[in-house]
Amino acid sequence: MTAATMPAAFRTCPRTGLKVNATAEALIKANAVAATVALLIGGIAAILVLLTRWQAVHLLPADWFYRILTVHGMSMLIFFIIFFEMAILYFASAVVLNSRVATPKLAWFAFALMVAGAVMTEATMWTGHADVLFTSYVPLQATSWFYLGVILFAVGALIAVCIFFGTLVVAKRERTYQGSVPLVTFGALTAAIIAVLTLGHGAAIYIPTYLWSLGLMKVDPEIYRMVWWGLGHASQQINVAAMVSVWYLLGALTVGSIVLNEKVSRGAFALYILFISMASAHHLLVDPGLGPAWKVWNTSYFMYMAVLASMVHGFTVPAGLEAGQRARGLTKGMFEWLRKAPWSDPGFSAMIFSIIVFGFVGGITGVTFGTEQINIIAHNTLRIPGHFHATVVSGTALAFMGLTYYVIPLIFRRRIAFYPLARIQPWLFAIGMLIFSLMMTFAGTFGVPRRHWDITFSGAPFDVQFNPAVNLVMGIMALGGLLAAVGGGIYILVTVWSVFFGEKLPAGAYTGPGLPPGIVTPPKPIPPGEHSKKATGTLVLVFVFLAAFIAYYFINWKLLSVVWKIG
Ligand code: HEM
Ligand SMILES: [Cu+2]
Repeated sequence: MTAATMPAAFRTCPRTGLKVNATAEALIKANAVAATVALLIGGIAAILVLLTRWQAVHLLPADWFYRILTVHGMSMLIFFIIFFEMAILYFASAVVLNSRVATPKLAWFAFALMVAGAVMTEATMWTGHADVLFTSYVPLQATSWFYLGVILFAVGALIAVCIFFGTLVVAKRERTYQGSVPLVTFGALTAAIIAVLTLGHGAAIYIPTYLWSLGLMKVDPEIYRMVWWGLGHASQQINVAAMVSVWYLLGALTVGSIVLNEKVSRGAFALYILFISMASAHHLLVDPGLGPAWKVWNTSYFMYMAVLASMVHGFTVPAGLEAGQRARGLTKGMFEWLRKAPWSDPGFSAMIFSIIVFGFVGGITGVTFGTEQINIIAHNTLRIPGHFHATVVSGTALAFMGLTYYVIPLIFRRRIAFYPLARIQPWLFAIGMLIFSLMMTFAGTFGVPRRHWDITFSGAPFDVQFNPAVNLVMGIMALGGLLAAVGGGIYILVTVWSVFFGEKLPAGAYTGPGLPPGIVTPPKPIPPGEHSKKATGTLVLVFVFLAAFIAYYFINWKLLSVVWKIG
């Protein structure tokens, strides 16, 4: 018997009935731990950057501000998010499909590469050899070890993505599941396909840039920006696809939500794959090297097909929650299903806040700023980090946090430590992030630049005056950010403590304290004969959303017309 055909070790999960492969479980744990370490580093950096941008404190000197801002962006958006996504890929393939991992040894090799790459990159940043910010725009140059670290990390991630595909094939061939793959796996498959495209762009830009840092070739700054955003933007779509998959999963685990229409949900995932790469152009809207025809074409028409996909999920996920709740008897009025939802289940609250802030703040600002004409008044202002702290932080990171409260008991098989703190954690993080991103967006509307060490421009040969309200807005922004940081800190405390010192769950039993209600009292099966798929409450929320969208879009055209002095 060769290693490949040797029977793999499995256990059966008493809560979900899934057959959990031991290697998959270990890989999920390793990636989750690495993600949490990255989150801790990125979180410390976040506080330092925040306290510098808050002009009243202005903590760091200029060089350290840009250094720590680089650390923050890389640790959060690359290392934390991608390690976590690797864990999700192993879960959505091997665990959800009751399968073994296609190539366990290679999977560990991929993980080791990712760790090596991350450590190398962190070392160059902390020692001041890579003060190039997250985007590392050429001609800003870092030490070649920085680019090499990123490349190693990306190669490791690419291998893990290929193993995900391999595991899907193994599961199909060994018939470990019936019918078509569940929606969670389908969403993860979408994320994985986009990841291949994204990492292709990554190779196309980081390898030349690595050679450039060694003095072996030239890299044109405009070409760099165009190809880099093929990576930078598309990777956000991985995050969105992963986040939406987590929404579907948490919806099912917490309240037993219904998938209203499989075809529609799967179709929406497919739209992401087809139309996402052109949206990268919205990062180049003020670049002088590209013509208006190219910009208008690439940021309209089909770009909105990807937006459409998010709006479809933004409807089907809450509508599925509503239908599930109604089918179990919560039918009174428009919103009983929402009022009587398990708001103290951290998996539920994280999911619902993720949906709301991602959609209302992240989605609306994103489409507005991505409009060719409006972009000129938003570009490089604090509105941009305001936008993406609503999407990738309040959306993706928060959804991942919610998922963790189910991963700890189901995969790590431990009780959640400090459970009362865990229950309020998503609330603190979501409310803090909401204030933080709204205030950032607001400050940006007054023209406050992003990535800027000192907005008083002290010692500059010219004088820049902002509206006096800016000080207040930045102060509230900082308090919101600190509140979110408290939420983030609690998340790290709870997860690290539970995983390393937490009480082990006895085999087979999921009762007692320190467990979310979705695990102790799983959603009741839907009574037979119940076919109603009513979602009137969600429909009302959709119209509120559309009204907010129209209002914000309109206001921004108004603001633009004031700038142009034609209004
Ligand atoms: C409590 C949590 C967080 C706080 C308080 C925070 C705060 C900040 C601040 C103050 C900035 C600087 C904005 C500027 O000066 O332009 C920033 C930038 C950034 N943040 Fe966060 N952040 C948090 C969490 C996250 C997370 C979880 C992610 C990613 C998943 C993230 C990704 C980024 C990125 C990519 C940048 C831009 C870096 C650059 O411009 O090079 N942040 N954040
Ligand atoms: Cu983008």
